[in-house]
Amino acid sequence: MSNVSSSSVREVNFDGLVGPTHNYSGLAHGNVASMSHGGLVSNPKEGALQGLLKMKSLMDAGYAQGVLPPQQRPDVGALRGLGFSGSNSEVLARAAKEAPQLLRAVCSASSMWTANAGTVTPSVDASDRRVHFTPANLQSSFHRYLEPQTTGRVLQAIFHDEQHFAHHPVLPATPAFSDEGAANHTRLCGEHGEPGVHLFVYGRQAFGVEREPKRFPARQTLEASQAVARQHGLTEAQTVFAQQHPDAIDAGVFHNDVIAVGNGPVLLYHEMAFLDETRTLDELRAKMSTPLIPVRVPLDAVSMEDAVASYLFNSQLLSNPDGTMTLVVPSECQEREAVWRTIQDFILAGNNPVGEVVVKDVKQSMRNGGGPACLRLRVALSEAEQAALTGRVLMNNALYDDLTAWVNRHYRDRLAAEDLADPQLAKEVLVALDELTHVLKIGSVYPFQLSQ
Ligand code: SUG
Repeated sequence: MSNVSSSSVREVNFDGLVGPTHNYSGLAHGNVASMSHGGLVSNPKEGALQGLLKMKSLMDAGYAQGVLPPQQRPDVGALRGLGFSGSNSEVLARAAKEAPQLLRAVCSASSMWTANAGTVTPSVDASDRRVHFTPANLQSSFHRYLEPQTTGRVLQAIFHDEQHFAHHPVLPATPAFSDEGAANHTRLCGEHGEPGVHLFVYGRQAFGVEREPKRFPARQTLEASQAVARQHGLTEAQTVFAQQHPDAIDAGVFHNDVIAVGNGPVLLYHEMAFLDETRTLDELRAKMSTPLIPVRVPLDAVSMEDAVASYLFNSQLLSNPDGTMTLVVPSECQEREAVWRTIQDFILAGNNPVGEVVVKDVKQSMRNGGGPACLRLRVALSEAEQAALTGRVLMNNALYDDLTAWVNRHYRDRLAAEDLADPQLAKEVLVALDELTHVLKIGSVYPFQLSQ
């Protein structure tokens, strides 16, 4: 059992590396950016370099930064499971001809959005004092349903030491337990090493009768959130379950992290985030051992359209040693006057710890609906837990240089729909990923490495 002193705990943001097949396929129903950019030509190299620069600049600013690898795509094994046969090239060619939508799905680099990789409970909140992980089943879309197995292997490879880390099975991949991971989970606390209260936000109840969205699907169920909380041993006193506002989902808010972000005692949220805002806040206040600091953005300051287009709430809210916080926003926030004004006049000028805004360009990811907060999985770790990590996954200058060189060596700068069936692309990816597991020193995690 680890011996955690609250001051030695830091939040490490593990960003997903943008994979070599990053493309725009319009795969995510209810995700306005994905729906409107489907068919665009992507630039995987630029996407990966934008992601790496975000990691590097946050590391340079003193934040603890980690990295998670992309997945093996195209997932030819998934196509074989759907009845395509022959050599890899034949499988890809047949899928391109007979089911292009399936080919696009198995090529998605969606694992970059590690906020959906799983749900994490820090050791300070767990009765066995270990960090707990559950990979998300992502069953609500086929392209994302392909992620959890490799995600589980990657998490188990990195957080390998059983003395410090506990891994739980993916929830049953069926609509009743639809789980999208940390994107719908916010831990509120004092300092990161102090006990926290876990806010689980769900879009629908599988076995209940609450109001549901009409236009777009609700991806997270109450039953899934409750199961994850149970797996991690969280008690009623440590958890709050709140329904996301169905009208927000219908406006394109497919995860709670598109409309709210919390850090420490601060909850920055839009008026339309929760169906029952008063009850949600009251319950948090009743359970938290430190005063909640709500920062509520009203609808008349930021419209739903502005919130969804700018991804203001998909910002990272990061703690600084002096007690202030920094808001890391996507550059799209600068392009919407009402949003930029709200950041300056309302959030920064308000009576709360948020004292600085930092702008990041992650446009390649944003066009698929992935902002700065989607790209990272937060894992609060003590010094001992950090020391127990396996592999070379904590960002430093040498790792940044190695990963940048790796991207420049292997990535294409242009990927259109017709390129996805190119057998050469599939070969390039395997060479690149094999090399990456050596750069990161995480061992064999990919299907092609395990079947050898
Ligand atoms: O699941 N987009 C992802 C974006 C996930 C963002 N994550 C968080 N909000 N935490 C999704 O909708 C689009 C892929 C495409 O259309 O090619 C996509 O999967």
